[in-house]
Amino acid sequence: MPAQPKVFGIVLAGGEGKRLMPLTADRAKPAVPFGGQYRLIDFAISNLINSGLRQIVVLTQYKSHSLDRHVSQTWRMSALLDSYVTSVPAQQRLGKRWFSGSADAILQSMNLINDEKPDIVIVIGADHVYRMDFRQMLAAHIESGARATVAGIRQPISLANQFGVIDVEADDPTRIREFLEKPQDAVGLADSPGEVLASMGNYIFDTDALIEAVEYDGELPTSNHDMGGDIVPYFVGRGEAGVYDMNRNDVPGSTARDRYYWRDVGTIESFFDAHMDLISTLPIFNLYNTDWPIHSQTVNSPPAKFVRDSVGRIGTAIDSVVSLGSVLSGTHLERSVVGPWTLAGGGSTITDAVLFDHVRVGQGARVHRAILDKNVVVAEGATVGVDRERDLERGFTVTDTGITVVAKGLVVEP
Ligand code: ADQ
Repeated sequence: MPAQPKVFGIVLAGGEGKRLMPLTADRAKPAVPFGGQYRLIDFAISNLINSGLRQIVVLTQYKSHSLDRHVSQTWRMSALLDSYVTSVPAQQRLGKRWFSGSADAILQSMNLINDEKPDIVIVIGADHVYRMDFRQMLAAHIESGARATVAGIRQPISLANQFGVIDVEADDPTRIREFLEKPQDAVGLADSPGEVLASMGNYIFDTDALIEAVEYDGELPTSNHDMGGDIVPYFVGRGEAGVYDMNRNDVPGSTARDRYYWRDVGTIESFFDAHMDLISTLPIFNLYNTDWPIHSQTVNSPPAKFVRDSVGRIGTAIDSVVSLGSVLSGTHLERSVVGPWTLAGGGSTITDAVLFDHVRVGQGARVHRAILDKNVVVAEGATVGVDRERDLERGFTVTDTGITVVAKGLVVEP
């Protein structure tokens, strides 16, 4: 390995995100807005860029239009400096079929790796909220001599069936002894029985090892061609898989509270909760870390504005995030995240809510414990998120914990 290895980044962004419906009804999960002015994929790409990568491809497939547009508008870089973040749709290079799994997405994109000839390939998912310095993981990968390294983080054992679960060698905690993808009966860690070491879905490979594994896997008729389910076990079986514990990652500017923050926002509940993590006085996840910025599209819009309404009613805004272009007139806003270009009228109340962009909340309307997708209109005097049965009757999604989700463009009638 050269002293300064050439590193290529692949972001897997082809997942459907079924559990986030209706927010993924017509956009890919990595393109779902998050935190007012971000899209989910901005966290993954910011981490790679802040770690010094300059050649990054985003593999897309499902409902990729808004994702492609976001990547090309936000992450355009300089051809002159040979820096790029490019989204690459499924190209059917190996026959008339879409990607059958994340490993197949890489196999079908092998031309991108062959063109760049990197020493190392970093492969990461696109749907998590976190900060991570991949330079530190890369140093550990090279030092360990593993051909594949999986990033791991401790998670409650109750969530083990959603993750790849890592068991390390007794005499070497940087080597993987066993890897079980989404096990039903995981065993807790020896020093913490209530937790498992979960795969973060982020991997570092020596390039020849990755090529060898996905090509071998591509020939197996019974494989699901999945990075977690098939490729990681391939390396574990050969004794070539290392683990990088996220506990070792020290991202510049992190606070004690958010140093190990990592959220898979794959369900409406976790998506909602991760928003609430942004808004406390000392946020559980700090968006204001200028040493490790999370970049996003610059919204070309005026500042957010808070005014009385036309008859002089005064509003309040507390424990909330409000994005550019929004105007709140005489609105009471509390514990909420508001996206760009939202308008809320006098006497309206918005509490415990997540509003995407271009939402309109009419005078006297009430929004509580709800997620309102882009272009939703809450009519004057209407209520949403307060009466579960009424929300279900109107065709909105309501989760078991009572979060109402109103799909893009719908009108909430009084
Ligand atoms: P999952 O998230 O369930 O588990 P998957 O659905 O394959 O695995 O998604 C991983 C990433 O790949 C996502 O970013 C998704 O968008 C993308 N992806 C999925 N199918 C794709 C395809 N056909 N083409 C391109 N991209 C695709 C994974 C690992 C677990 C790990 C969790 C962590 O398998 O071991 O614990 O991530 O959340």
